[in-house]
Amino acid sequence: EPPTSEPVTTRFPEGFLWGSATASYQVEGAVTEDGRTPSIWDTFSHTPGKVQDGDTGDVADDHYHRVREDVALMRDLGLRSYRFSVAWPRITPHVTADALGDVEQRGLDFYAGLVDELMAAGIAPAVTLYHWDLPQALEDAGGWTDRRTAERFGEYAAVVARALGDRVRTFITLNEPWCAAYLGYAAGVHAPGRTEPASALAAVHHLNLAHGLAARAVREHAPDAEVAVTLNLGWFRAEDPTSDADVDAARRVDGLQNRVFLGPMLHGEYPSDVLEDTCEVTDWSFVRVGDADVIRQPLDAVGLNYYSPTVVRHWTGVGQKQSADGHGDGASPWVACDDVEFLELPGPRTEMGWSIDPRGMSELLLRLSREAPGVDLYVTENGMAAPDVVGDDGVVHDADRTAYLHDHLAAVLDAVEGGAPVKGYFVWSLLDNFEWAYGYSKRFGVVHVDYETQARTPKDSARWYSRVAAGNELLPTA
Ligand code: GBH
Repeated sequence: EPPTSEPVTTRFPEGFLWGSATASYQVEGAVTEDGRTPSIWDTFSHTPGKVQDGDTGDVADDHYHRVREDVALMRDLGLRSYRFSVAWPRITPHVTADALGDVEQRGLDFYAGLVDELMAAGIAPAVTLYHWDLPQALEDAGGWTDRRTAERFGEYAAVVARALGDRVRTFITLNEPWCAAYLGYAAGVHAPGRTEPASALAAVHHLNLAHGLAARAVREHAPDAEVAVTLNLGWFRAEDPTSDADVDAARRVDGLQNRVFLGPMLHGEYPSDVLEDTCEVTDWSFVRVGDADVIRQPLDAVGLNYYSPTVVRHWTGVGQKQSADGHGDGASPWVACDDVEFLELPGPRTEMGWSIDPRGMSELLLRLSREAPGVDLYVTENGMAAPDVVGDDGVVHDADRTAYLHDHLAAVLDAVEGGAPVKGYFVWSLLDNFEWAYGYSKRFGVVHVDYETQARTPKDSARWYSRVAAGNELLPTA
């Protein structure tokens, strides 16, 4: 069936939270200010050859100095929530593997000021505690391969929850642990740039543990806030659903990306097929008795980040392997998946080369609603990279992005129709920003940023999104 563009209803549930999202390293800049120490992304981006055009987050959107302006922008667009992340190296800049170290009040003050600014504008803060900017000192001691990183993360989470918990509606422990573990430790395309499959699986476990410890800390120190986690779940389909080998390939990648997190977080155990699939890479001896109970914490909400679909098939080992994940030649994020092939799909794509198919969004929301009954759902990220098409009026006319948002919001409505308790949607991103390994070459913002002047200009998509939010109703794109 074709992508859904005509849902049964165009109205969103009462109280639906319309938001936008960013992440600290992608927007803040000010990397040496107010006591902040380097994160793994400072190190990585300053290593030649790691980020396109040698771009770094040194200045980024200068959000650190432009918070008032940016909150005013959100208010003018009528957005009701802002999902941002806290940079760990601003809060405990001298953390070591064995001790959290002193709390940097200036770092906390920055985020407290942002929260106050948001509250005054009627915008609910949703705080991500980890969006990939690990303090470099922790990486030097092993990073996410070392369980002490998870222990320190739990302590850091308690500090932030105590400081902001009276005003923050939602705390999100981790953003996309899949990326942090596999892109950072197996594919090496994200910081810290390691290409060690066994380390990636150790990172998976310690990120799960970090989630559990942080969820517990937030519950204790911010009892009125929602506790959530954000996962980039994949919608995986077998090229030939009648082929056992293709179906098995889809099961394998579903295990590595989805169930290796959902299993322990929601059900208290790792899926046995994932442990078996990866047994040649690691014996999972980093998992200790009691970890499962720590990881499975009651959650108020799960956030889904969704961008694109994936189709796989069994690779026979003959001919050139296709790769839709861009990692065909170098190290792969897909640990123990040498015989899985990621297909280039026909049809529309974004500037990232990612295929567009909103059905994955509704499928994954419905899956979450079945797997986590009683847990609220958010779309914590969704959006597209598109080249600037600047009109004579100086405004970016991003009709492709508006269409993408429209079709994915229609998919949210489908999921709601099917019973998924989706409570809000955060467009990625509020602003054009530092797109990780792609630097500033890819623009995801609904608001254009001129990196010379730091001028912000809402694109057509922002205007459209603003009207949708105001009416709580999906509108035609024209
Ligand atoms: C998110 O990552 C991040 O949370 C955010 O910081 C980032 O800016 C944003 O998305 C845009 O990238 O490689 O063709 O198989 C998303 C990372 C994107 C990784 C989709 C896996 C699969 C498509 N994911 N990708 S493909």
